[in-house]
Amino acid sequence: MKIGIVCYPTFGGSGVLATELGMALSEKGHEVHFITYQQPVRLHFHPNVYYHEVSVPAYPLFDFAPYETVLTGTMVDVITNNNLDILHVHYAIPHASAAYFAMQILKKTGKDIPFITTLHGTDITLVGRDPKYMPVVTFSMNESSAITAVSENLRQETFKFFKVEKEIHVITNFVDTHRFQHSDKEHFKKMLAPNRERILAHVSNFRKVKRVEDVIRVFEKVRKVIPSKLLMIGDGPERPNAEELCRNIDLCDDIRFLGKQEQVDEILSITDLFILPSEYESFGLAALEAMACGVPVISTNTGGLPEINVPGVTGYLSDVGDIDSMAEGALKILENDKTLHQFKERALKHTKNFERAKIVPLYENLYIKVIEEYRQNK
Ligand code: GMT
Repeated sequence: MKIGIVCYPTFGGSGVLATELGMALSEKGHEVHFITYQQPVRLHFHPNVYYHEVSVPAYPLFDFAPYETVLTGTMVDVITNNNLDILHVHYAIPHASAAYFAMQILKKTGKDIPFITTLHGTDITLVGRDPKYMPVVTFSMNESSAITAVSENLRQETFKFFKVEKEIHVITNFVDTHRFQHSDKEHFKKMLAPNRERILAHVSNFRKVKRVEDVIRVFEKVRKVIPSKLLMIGDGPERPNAEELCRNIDLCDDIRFLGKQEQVDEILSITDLFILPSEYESFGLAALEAMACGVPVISTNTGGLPEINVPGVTGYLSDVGDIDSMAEGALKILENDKTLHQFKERALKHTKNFERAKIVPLYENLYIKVIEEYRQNK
């Protein structure tokens, strides 16, 4: 198949998943065309992969450059000139409405193709629910040839808040277990934790919804009982507040802010416990990637997190903001090597349910079905 993929090219989970999907499809022999405003962070060269930049020309009249218009124009161009079979947009805003508009244009030349919208999270739960976005998101979801959601929880949230008139297929996120696996990085561990302290880690884009200060508060409690270090990976608007909190509680020597990192798997390989205290998480791809490296997870029990983190097996779940409960769970996991080892093994085993090789065919089958139906009805 010739497949177009539209996504945010940044470190966010939706862009990561879309890029991993495109790479997996290309390795299976499909021709994959990425349409994004910059090269997606995880995109590597493959002969079957094409990258088309959405480049918005500057013009003095514009306070806000019309990105969606240029995105639509680029979709029309790429679909027409590469004879794509299907377009798959990740994150509804503004990708689904741009896709709808592109298809209306393409209908005039008979070159229109089906498009699939994958809902990732805040496009539904936070941003999409804003009345200024809602009518457009609802309309463009309903005009999609198929809708998918990355967890059962997100599917239910979508039906609860939007008038969706068609099925939403749950295709969970996946992890590339060849890349995300434990590797021997003992030399890093010795440098970061010279006295064999436990290593805790958090990965996110440091937005409010991630509650990064809770990570530090949990760590503060754990460190009082068990010598430990904390690695904060990623960057975003809440990082300055988090750094200030570390200074205020005098923990700068034990907490390292590493910023955005491409080789997260290497850092996860030296990690003993992953903390994800989000207000909401439709899925929690970062937690799954940690588990694939054999790292147990302390997370909140919101959204799709209970679908991946099994309490007492792969980690523990707590209510949002319940620092005491999260610290208690962390201590239970970290208290001795035997228990920690068991949690690590089980976390790793659980990720087999979310392996790339299991999930990617679900997208391929959906593409085939949707293309067939679209061509029949044309
Ligand atoms: O950061 C992003 O790219 C999107 C982000 C969001 O804001 O919606 O992440 C969502 O998509 C990821 C991939 O499907 C999920 O793993 C995250 O749980 C989800 N984030 C939230 O729901 C807050």
